[in-house]
Amino acid sequence: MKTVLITGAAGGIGTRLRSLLKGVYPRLILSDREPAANLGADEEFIQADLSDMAQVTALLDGVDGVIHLGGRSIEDEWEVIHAANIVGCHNLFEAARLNGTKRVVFASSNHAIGFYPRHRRITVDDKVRPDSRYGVSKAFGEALGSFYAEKFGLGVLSIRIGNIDDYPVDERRLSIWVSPRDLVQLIRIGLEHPDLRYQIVWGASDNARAWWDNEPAYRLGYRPEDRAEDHRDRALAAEAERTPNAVADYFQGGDFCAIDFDGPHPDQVA
Ligand code: 15L
Repeated sequence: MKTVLITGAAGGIGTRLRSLLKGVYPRLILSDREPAANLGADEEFIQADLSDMAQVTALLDGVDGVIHLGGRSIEDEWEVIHAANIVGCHNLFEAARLNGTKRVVFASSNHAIGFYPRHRRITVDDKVRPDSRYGVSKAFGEALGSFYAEKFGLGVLSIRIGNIDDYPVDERRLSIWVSPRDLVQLIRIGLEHPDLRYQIVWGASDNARAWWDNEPAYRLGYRPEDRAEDHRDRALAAEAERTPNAVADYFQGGDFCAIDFDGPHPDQVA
């Protein structure tokens, strides 16, 4: 990997990754629809709108690997999700194909499976159960990645990110937290592992309360350095301040499940 591009580089995850990936690859291009704050003199930034195919094709010129964080990162109206996460994601993969890009690391999300109850331990082979339009778009991105890998030979890693932060901020996050450096380790596997075609992994640290079996990540060499339980007291203290919500607290996707929820009582959901 000589030239690596980060889309969504001005967002929350992108801003963290920028500093952690500095110097890892000979050329790191940052891109976003919005200008990136606090750009260093040594950072290269190209502004581009992922929903515009011409801009995305130009952006990927000469790029070997992409860390695709761009798009809407929370629930929104369908029109917003469609432009950013459906059209934008398709443009990204298609531009990667046209430019001979070798690898795409796709930032998927736990919200692709958010409607599994918390008492279920799941693997990446369990079917998707999106909890939001946003989650549906992440399931779409995973499917698109699989298609481009199998049809065109792109190497693709979809990382179903739990929650990235300096520490887990509540009880739910004790199960799904990923530290920035553990996420970087997964991303580097996606860009550098010699045998990758298509794989989904969980973007989670070494969490004793995990709901997810991350065997595929371990098989690719992932060895998380951080453990959510080391921050348990702080997370549980924050949890005590939360207002309980029967729907959010039952499902893995938390608050995203409760938005507009009009289904059966969670206890009646298998
Ligand atoms: C996500 O996918 C979101 O981008 C982030 O804002 C958090 O809500 C996270 O999931 C989470 O589930 O905690």
